[in-house]
Amino acid sequence: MIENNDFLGREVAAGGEERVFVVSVPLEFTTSYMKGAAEGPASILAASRQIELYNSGLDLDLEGAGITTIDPGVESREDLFSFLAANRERLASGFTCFLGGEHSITPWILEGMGYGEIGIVWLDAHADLRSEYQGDRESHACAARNSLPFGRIVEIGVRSFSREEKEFIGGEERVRVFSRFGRNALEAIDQLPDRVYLSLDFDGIDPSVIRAVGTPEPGGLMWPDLMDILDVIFATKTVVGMDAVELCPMAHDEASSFIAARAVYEAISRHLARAGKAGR
Ligand SMILES: [Mn+2]
Repeated sequence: MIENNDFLGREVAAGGEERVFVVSVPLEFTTSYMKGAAEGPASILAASRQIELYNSGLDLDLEGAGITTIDPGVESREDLFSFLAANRERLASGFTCFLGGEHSITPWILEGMGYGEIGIVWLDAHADLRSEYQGDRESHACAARNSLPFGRIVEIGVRSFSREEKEFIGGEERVRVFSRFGRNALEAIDQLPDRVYLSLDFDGIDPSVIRAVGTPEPGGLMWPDLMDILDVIFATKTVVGMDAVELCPMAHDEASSFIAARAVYEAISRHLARAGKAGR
């Protein structure tokens, strides 16, 4: 097997045609419980090479689909801004998935990419709406709060938040928070602008599906819920980009990395299916 650092392996490149970018952003400063989110991108990339390139659920072949994997070597927020400033047009020419790293990177990506008017679909166990956490306004626990300047947010899978966050949610029309994916969440997504950004915190998914996260919470989204959410947003909205964050790879838990990679693959597949550009 060829060892490389490419999402899904080299067979998904398409000789210069760049339709999808997978960008590693292994930044970790503030993760509160178990550390290791910085290892997320490498683990997802490695696991992704075990995924079947034919997406049987969508009848879609990703061989030659034009997926480019980039490791820009960012070691700080400033590095990320520099990278985005220099590569924004290239990344915006396709569909870009940023692999975290901790959730703090989301508002930085939104600022650096400058997507314009968007709504944000935020899958997470936690509301991430604190104004500060442990004295840090850039904490992962503040990531959604810091993303609000860039667009209204619909959060799904949320089952843990502080009293301060509950009060904030009650007085803030720009954010809607749901523990489960049902009719109300569906309506809230429908009310977002056409262009949406997806932020996937792997702890939004139930720990019985993905266990290797820094702060696991019971009662999360199941795999079919995630597929339904992806189906809805890619079918009814224009998804401008996404991130997938907070995987903390653990020894003896290959499954979490594989399933995280599969989640990213399913999102990218839906983009390609909608764009009608996969396969040959
Ligand atoms: Mn989060």
